Amino acid sequence: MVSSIQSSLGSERKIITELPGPKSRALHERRQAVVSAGLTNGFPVYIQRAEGAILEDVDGNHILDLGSGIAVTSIGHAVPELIESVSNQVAAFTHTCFMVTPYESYIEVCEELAALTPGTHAKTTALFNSGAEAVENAVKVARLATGRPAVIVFDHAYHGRTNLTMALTSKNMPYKDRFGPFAPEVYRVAMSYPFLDGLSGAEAAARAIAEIESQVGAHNVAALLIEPIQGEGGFVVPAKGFLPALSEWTTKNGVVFVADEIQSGFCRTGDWFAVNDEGVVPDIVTTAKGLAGGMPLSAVTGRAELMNAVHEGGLGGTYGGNPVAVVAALATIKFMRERNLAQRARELGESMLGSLRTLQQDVAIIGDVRGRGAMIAFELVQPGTKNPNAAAAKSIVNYCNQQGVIALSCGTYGNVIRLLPPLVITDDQLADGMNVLAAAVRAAG
Ligand code: PLZ
Repeated sequence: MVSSIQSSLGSERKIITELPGPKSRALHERRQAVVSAGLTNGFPVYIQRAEGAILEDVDGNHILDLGSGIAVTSIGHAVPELIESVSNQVAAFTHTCFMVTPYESYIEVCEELAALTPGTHAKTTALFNSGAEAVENAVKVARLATGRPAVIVFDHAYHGRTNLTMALTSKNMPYKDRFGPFAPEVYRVAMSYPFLDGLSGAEAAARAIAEIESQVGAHNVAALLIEPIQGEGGFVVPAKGFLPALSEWTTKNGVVFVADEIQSGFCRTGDWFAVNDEGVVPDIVTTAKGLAGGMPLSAVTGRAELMNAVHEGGLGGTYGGNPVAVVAALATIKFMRERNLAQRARELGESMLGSLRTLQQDVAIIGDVRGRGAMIAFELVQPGTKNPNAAAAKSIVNYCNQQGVIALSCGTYGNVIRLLPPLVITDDQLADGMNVLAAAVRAAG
């Protein structure tokens, strides 16, 4: 149990203006002239400070965070240990470029990743800045190590917005539309989506494998890339047995199994990684987001023989494994271990699943409640069907925002509400957020 947050912001949601308030509205007006219109406009309250699960906006409102900046600030905002590490590092040195003159903290993060990711085999890591960059590099390594071109991805997958990762991502709008042409040798197969397909894990895996073997050919496949629980695509949790069956097939066929744990990793699902749930040992794991408590850092961690197959100079980038970001990761991992945030994620999950399942019995628009640990979602449907109800999702997000609660939607059809609270959220804060959410759902349906 995480004790309540000692902070000058207090631990309660507090709304003192309409939302967004006048200062936020003025900033939003100013933004129009200089910020690209291509960026998503989520909830335009402009933030000036944050602690734990509370964000303070420029009008003095205290907003409850159930999104963690899309699964990033899992340890909460303004963690003293992280502030201290980062501040000391900024004073010591902010950058040398690891490829030019290295430093110890980079090695320490790679040691942590080797120890924490599944499997006892020798592993090496390369550090980057964003999730998309990690995924791109995992594909580079898999192609080089296997000498094969093809990459297998899944329906509803999200892997990023760069050219290769747009190709790997499933959903067209808003991620891909008119941004092509896309990278070749990417093949998409059916995901296990128990709510919609009703298949067992074994059946769904057999379907995916048949597609790969007939349409691509196993011997052409460098990597099979999968989010063990899908993020942007709708928090789709594959049926039990799906991931183990795919993992077994990749091993048999010399294909690199890449688990994209960028959203699901680092205690989010109640364990260090989502694949741990079924004992799956990936050949390569990509991580980012929760890894560094809000500093930009990503990693590709894999079997040493794959990662080290790359010629010297084949991997890199100016900022990858930046000194400030790596000490943030070390502080984050230490905090997660000391506070046992994996256990806390499981408690939060039980509580959220409980309230949502109770709510589901009362309303006709919740078709499915799913997730693991503190990665929980519900899928909104037209009553009596499994047809997507994106309008309800939109209305729920808006209602929550009006009440000062950050809730995020996701899903290929935009009809899933996902909950990604900071793992340090208190029981009272979570109860408050769930009450607002329940009222929002009732108002929508
Ligand atoms: N892989 C599984 O969830 C990022 C995207 C938000 P970057 N998800 C949030 C948006 O609309 O851009 C993500 C992910 C998984 C890769 C990525 C990409 O990580 O750090 O955003 O590049």
